[in-house]
Amino acid sequence: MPLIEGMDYSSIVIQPVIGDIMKVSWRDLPTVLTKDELLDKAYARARKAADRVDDSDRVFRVRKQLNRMLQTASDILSTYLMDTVNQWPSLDQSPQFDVSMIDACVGCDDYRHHLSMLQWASNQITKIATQNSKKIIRTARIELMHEARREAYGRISSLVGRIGPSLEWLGESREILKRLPSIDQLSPCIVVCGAPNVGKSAFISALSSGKMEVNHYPFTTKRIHLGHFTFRRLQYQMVDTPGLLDRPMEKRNDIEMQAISALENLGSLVLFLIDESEKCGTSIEEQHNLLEEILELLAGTTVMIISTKADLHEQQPENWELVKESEQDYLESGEEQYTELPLLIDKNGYITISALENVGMEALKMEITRIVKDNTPIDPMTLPEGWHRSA
Ligand SMILES: Nc1nc2c(ncn2[C@@H]2O[C@H](COP(=O)(O)OP(=O)(O)OP(=O)(O)O)[C@@H](O)[C@H]2O)c(=O)[nH]1
Ligand SMILES: [Mg+2]
Repeated sequence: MPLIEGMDYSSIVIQPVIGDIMKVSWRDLPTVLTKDELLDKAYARARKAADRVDDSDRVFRVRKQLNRMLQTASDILSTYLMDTVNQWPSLDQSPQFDVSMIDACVGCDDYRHHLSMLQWASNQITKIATQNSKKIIRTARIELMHEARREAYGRISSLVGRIGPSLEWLGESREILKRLPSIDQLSPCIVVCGAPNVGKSAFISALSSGKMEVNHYPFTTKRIHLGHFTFRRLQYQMVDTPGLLDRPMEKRNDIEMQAISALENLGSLVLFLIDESEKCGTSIEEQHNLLEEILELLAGTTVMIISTKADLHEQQPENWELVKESEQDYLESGEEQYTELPLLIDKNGYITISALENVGMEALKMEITRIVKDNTPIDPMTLPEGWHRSA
């Protein structure tokens, strides 16, 4: 297998994929209301609900109205708070990648704390409403009914005031988290890394069948690309790592290290792209140093080295024409006909590709799927959904 020479593959660790892990779509999390917005919404609805109540007996009418008011306000508030808690991915059930990303971007402890504040407030609000509702029911004096309603509103408002900072924190965190790539834990994921400008994004774009998703890691201004391709009905994802796995270790901060460890938990395979033409602006030597560091960093994952921009190489790869023709035939006759394509190999023995001229790409795609398949657990119980293994 054309992987890295001298690497000990017996130590490769493949993360089992658990069947019921859900895909978290950060982008679908609804906006989080501020404390004032939330109270305004609840009290306005409560007022309307109270207006709809009618009874010819004044005492009955006021009692019903105030009770309806209190119940409506409490329902709206506690439902909203619990819905928020439930909509936000639970850390215990989230895939490791998401947990590491949450930790890197906003902090898991804060995440837990603020969500539990909402849960607590929701319970308290229900309690206050029940207590004061009883007071309203038990008295026949209208002024005491009003007092019980006012007291409940006062306590509820101050509770919501107390969770104001949590609501704000969640609102801000949502803005941060929604910029993260939404990675489907059930499909294999190929992590693409290498020095800046080596052609990571061009590679993903050329291999992707659909539109690429463009996102950011919150700590870098660089755009990350998430692409997909389908091979024999199975979907593969590719994610690039700008600003993350592209410079020497000592320049990385804690947040970046955590994001890297998240990548480690994510990748079925890591592709390290090298630009031998050095057009990227990083010397071959420096690119090799980076590779050494990445091998150390991602010691448990299979790393495959790919030389990019084959069209710029001084010496055209010997089998350029053969690969080009084979790939054309393959694309015309349909993938089912082929089980193998020749990989484009450069003068230094690296697998190479040209994203620009689209040569070597189909062959590499096939090779990637083969390696990912080899790395997948054999136990059918641990196979991700969509994976089938013939007996
Ligand atoms: N000739 C040629 N140029 C390429 C090829 N692939 C990428 N490039 C060029 O190389 C430059 C960098 O490509 P990108 O895909 O943006 O590189 P990157 O690694 O994503 O860069 P960063 O995200 O900034 O780290 C662009 O000008 C591309 O057009 C290729 O196969 N052949
Ligand atoms: Mg890029």
